[in-house]
Amino acid sequence: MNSPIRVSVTGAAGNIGYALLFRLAAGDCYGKDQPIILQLLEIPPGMKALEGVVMELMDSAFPLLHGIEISDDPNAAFKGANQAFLVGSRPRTKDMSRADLITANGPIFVGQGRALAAHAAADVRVLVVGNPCNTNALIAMSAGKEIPKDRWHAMTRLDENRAKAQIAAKVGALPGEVSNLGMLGTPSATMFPDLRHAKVQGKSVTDVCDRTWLETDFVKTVATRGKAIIEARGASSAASAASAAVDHMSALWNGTAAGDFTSMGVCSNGAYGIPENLIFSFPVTAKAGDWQIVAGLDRDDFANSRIANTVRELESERETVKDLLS
Ligand code: NAX
Repeated sequence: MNSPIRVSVTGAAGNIGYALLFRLAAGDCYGKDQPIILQLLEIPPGMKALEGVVMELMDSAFPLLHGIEISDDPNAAFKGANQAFLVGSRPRTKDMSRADLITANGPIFVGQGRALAAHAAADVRVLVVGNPCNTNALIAMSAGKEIPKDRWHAMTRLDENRAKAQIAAKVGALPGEVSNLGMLGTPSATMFPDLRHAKVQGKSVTDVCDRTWLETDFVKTVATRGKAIIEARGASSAASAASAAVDHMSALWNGTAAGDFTSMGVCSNGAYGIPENLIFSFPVTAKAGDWQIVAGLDRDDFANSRIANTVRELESERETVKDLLS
């Protein structure tokens, strides 16, 4: 058995937090030989509910859960953190535009970026889930400059998983048989699923799936899946979002499978012409906490024009929060 790692989760009493904590404690992310200590952050109104979640975590008697600490102070919740899931943020309400949401949530990520830089462990890896996750990750990265840029991530894996599930269902394969599917950009209507390199049961997705379906129903279903879940469940995606967060950090920790890649929102180094210092979802391979953008994937004009859309959206969000960037 390894020594425990410290895993911080913000928004721990929220919907995603409630699903995520039990997966982490069960060993689904870091493996069955890796104990963890959970360090949970909430805002003061969420602390009472968080105490209830802690009782349930205790009552699950997880052998790998070696400790639980709770706080409403980011400086305490990130102390010694090796892994951090930044889930907590204000959800978008009906009357809010995306710009309003960014303005409301941005300051949270300034404070949390600073607290991570001041208190986290030297090997910390950070995944931002709270939306708009790419721009929130950019804000946190900017505030937490002492942490290397390659440690900051935004979650786009839920969109990748949704796309894989649709393709698998369409051709009668298992989701695990869909590989090499990169979601490009940011999780919003502009996100672009790059199917030119995707495979199902080892064959090219674009050969196996009907092109009209891929360009119409598939794209629409993936793009509107969050809304469909809210309509059906009366609440936004939570367990699937938690599962995607586990998949992202597990891929980073355990590595991606040989020959495959996954989607991670990471800081652009200019690859594929994406402006530097945007947090952008690229196809990446990962190993032992480090990642690399997959090089040499060819793009056609259609892909380039879709990628330009998502870059424009991220640049506009960066402009909106420019006063929060240092
Ligand atoms: P909830 O509203 O259920 O939970 C959010 C929790 O965060 C609440 O308990 C709240 O008290 C807490 N919180 C708010 N401000 C905080 C702060 N400054 N520090 C610590 N905790 C704070 O939302 P939930 O459904 O859990 O969703 C959380 C976030 O994930 C939202 O921003 C949501 O938009 C985002 N999502 C991101 C996805 C992605 O693919 N990147 C998909 C799922 C989800 O929509």
